[in-house]
Amino acid sequence: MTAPTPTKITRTPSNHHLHKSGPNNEKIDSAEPLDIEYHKDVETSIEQMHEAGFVVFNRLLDDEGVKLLRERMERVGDEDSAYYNDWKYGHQSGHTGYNKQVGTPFCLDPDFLEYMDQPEVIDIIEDIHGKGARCIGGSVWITGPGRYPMGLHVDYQPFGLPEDIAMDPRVRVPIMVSTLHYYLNDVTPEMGPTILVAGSHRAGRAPDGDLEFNGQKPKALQCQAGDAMLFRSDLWHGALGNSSEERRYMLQVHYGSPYIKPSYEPIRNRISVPKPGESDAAFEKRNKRRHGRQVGEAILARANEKQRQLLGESRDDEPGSYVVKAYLTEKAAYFEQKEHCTKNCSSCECGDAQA
Ligand SMILES: O=C(O)CCC(=O)C(=O)O
Repeated sequence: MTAPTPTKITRTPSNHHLHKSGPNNEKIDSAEPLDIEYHKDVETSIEQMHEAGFVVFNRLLDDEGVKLLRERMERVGDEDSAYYNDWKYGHQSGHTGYNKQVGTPFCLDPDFLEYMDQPEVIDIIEDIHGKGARCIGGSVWITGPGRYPMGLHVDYQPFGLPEDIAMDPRVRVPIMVSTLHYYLNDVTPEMGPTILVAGSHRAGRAPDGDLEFNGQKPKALQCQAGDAMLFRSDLWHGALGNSSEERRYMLQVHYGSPYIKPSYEPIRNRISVPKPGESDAAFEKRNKRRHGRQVGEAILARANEKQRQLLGESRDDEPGSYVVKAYLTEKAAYFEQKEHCTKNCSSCECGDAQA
């Protein structure tokens, strides 16, 4: 029997999943435009997410919607001057320019709620991630002139597979994480379009300096303001540099299956208790950090049922929610006890209060 050909499988040292693989240093300066087949119906698009790895939506937002979202994106975060910095993905020292990326607006600002559950798009998301799909994060992202190209990478590779297995049509790796990009300019080649390699999720690994997969080179998504693209996290993608005079406006929404941890505290985790053995000071510090990323009251007041669900509100009949009841009961009991103890009444049965 001949030994199998070794296949490079990119994994984390724990041999488990891989977060954001790069981007690698292989700079891609230009790409042919992608032939866009716009979303027609939910069923076809679900199939396309499994086969090509992405779907493009024509004019998800109209002109007025584009203008409004751009204004909202300009409003969030700090003063404009705070965003002239070293390019995070530049791999070039001393290369500065405008790069505003502000994370998780969905749990912080109710004006962004409507971008999570767009009709039809949400049906595709709920199918590919399963019942109980979540919005796991996102960002407002404005990239100015001079943006350095972003090399090919994956956002999340759940596990590696040998290429011949990943390519086998009988194998369909579940889509655990996806991203929706809203484009708010007419994206020209000079403005730094997103690039992607169609079908590259079938590589079974992240790119490692590769400039193409299976004979397919990356293509550039040159689209209209208001268009959007949904793509799976294991699709090889990146962006060209911005050599134009304009800022490119893009909103990212990340989604995941119910067992994927969001980058903010979901609704069901709004009460926090110390970890076993955690000091008061450590608990306070940890809580301060997490509160900055917690679903606020203003959001709870305005979110519709679907949006609340996407932000982590659980239903008893929903997969992924089985831990929640016990968790909440435990937290509620902790706070009841704590309040009781601070009264320090003589009838208190807890050891602390009697001491
Ligand atoms: O800026 C883009 O178009 C691509 C962004 C991207 O690749 C990412 O956020 O992972």
